[in-house]
Amino acid sequence: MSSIDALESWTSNLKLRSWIKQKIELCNPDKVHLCTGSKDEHQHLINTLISTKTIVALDPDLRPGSYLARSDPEDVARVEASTFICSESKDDAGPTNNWEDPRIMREKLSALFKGCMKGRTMYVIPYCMGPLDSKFSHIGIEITDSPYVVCSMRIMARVSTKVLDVLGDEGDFIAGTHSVGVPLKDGKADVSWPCNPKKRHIVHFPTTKSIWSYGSGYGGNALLGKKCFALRIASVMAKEQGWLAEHMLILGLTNPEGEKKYFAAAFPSACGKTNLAMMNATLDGWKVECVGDDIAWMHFQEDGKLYAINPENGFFGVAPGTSFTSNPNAMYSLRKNTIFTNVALTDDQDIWWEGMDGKRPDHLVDWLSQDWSPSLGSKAAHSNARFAAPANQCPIIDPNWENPKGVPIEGIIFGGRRAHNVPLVYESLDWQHGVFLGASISSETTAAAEGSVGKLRHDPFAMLPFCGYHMGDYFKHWFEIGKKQGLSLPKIFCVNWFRKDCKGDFLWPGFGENSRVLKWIFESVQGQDVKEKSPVGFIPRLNSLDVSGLNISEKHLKNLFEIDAQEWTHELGELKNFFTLFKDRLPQEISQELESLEKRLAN
Ligand code: OXD
Ligand code: MN
Repeated sequence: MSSIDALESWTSNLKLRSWIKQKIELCNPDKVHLCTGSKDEHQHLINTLISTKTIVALDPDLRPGSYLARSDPEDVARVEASTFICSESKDDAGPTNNWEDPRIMREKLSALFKGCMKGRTMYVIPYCMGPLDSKFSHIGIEITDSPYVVCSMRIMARVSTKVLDVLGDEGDFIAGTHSVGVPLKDGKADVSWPCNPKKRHIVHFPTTKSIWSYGSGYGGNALLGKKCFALRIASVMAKEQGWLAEHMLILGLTNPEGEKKYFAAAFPSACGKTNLAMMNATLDGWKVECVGDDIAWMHFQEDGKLYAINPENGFFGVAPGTSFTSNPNAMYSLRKNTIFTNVALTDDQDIWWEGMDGKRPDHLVDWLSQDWSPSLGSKAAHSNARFAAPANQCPIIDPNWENPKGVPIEGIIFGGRRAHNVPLVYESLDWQHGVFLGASISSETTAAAEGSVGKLRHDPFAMLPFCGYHMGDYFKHWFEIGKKQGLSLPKIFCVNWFRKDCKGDFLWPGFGENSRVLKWIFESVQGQDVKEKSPVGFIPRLNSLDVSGLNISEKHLKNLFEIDAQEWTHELGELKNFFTLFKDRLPQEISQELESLEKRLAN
């Protein structure tokens, strides 16, 4: 059967057929593989990846169906400096995104992608973000020359020919074109992790809702359903269509009486979002269940309530620091069918990383494929090493995680990694103030993105690297929601697990003990009398935060909620300065909130 015949029996969608033909012409692959998402296909691609030494199989008894990939040392994280939002006008991308004129960018991309798949196979992946039977889900097609991407996408998104059935003759899709950017000319030998770091481009066209990614095979740069589609492009769709596409986990919380509420929470990258999403509550009778750990698509429905779906199908978590102590449910989720990237390999063909439980092994093969022993003093796993594990393997996956309607969100939580100033938990005074709090998130940086670690950076709504349009307009979109009639707006909270004392020690134990904070939030949402006003928002009333059985001194507790007017005045100045970035597209509500905060601090 010719490849054209194959294409015609694979999809009846004319737009899709013609798009694939254009891409074949442009990229000039040696072969085309139209993916089905089947098990056999997966195994075939895994075998290919083993033969190219991109992955190694882990011991099937210890870690069934699981593999370790090692990337090129120059391709280890998201690359914000090479990420572009190519809206028609520069103004529409805003000051927090890189922009290029779409016409110029298209020319650049045409040159980059011309013949880029020579000597390689082009894979065409049909995938759905969200449950296939949900009216809130959206279909994407990714073209890639990386079989590692195909295998990872099969975990992270719903990849199957059923997607093509849903797409039908006329359906629309988000088109994503990805290449590692290393054509194999004249039989040139391949390397285990082809990439082209000097020419990396991760490009989004919000007008045509299309994505082009060149030169990186890593994570969100290459698995286009995640950050590129479900956040950058989806945020534009959400703005146009009146919904919310957010960098938020979704969790269900049940109290000892069996009452359940769902919450969505936004934290900048690597602030313990996955840990919170699948936490084991330490408080007796309280239970957390996980709907998603990274992205929420939320719509107000007929009853006026906000419902969220998790568009993803898996967890792409940061491995170092994940352990049975910090996150047992993540550890159980990755017991099988998991692709690890840039973690270390043990002598019995299992995986290891810094922060894992138990004794540190005396010998490992590190993420750079070198023999490693503790005396080297280097890290055996890269600090942004990842696991891609199917969400349904999480022992506390929520029974409603694939509910096509979504789950009703009653509270939204913002957080960051802040050593000083920011209280353990506080609640916004109202929706407008809550949106201001989301816009004011800042956090000390980690290794999830390139750049220096430990510096404070503003990350509004944890969307700084992921908002596909002008961030000032994004704030406005959130403010406008609060003005609509007939909506039951969720309450908005801020948390900070990371406050330190003057010696530099954490004031709060974190992890499962964060259930105490969730309990307080739950009770506030129930309307219980648990809060009192402070200049920055509502904080827990004396004794309303349950610290029973926790060895925490009164002094510690006081420090956790201390609001130092002088420090906050400094913080306010910092915020004012940050918001000037948005010039005339800063919504007036932000200025009002800055003024109100100033007044409250002065009183
Ligand atoms: C992620 C991130 O990988 O936010 O989820 O960086
Ligand atoms: Mn994330």
